[in-house]
Amino acid sequence: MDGTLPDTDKPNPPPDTTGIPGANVTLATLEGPVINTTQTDNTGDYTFTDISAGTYNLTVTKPRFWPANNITVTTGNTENIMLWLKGDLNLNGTQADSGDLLMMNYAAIGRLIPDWKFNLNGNGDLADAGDLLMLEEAAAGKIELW
Ligand SMILES: [Ca+2]
Ligand SMILES: [Ca+2]
Repeated sequence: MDGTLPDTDKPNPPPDTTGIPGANVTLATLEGPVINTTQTDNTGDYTFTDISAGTYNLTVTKPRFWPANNITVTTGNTENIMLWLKGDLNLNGTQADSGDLLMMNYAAIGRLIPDWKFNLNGNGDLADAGDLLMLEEAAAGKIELW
């Protein structure tokens, strides 16, 4: 296995960059039709073989993570793709923990500038009342951020 474990002595360890296994990877032409699909292996690696030289569109999905859509890839290149866990705003690897709730609350009152990952309900507004409610309900175990 390649990579290092996060240093858990730090209050906010960096996001896990050791690789995410079992993610679905879809290779499509730039025009849309799917060419092939695969899954990442135990170290988070994926490979497509027997692909004509050129530029393609890659989509990576895994439950509980934000999908990575429309990534342009070129044959012969290695592309590292970050997948972000939904509701893990402090990037400590845990969804909807107390630190995430604090960040969402701060963003809702303008003490923190939210990015797209604060838009859990997908309505276009970052850190709005609906996003806060979703995170609170996930923290309470009422819903899953799937
Ligand atoms: Ca978290
Ligand atoms: Ca929203």
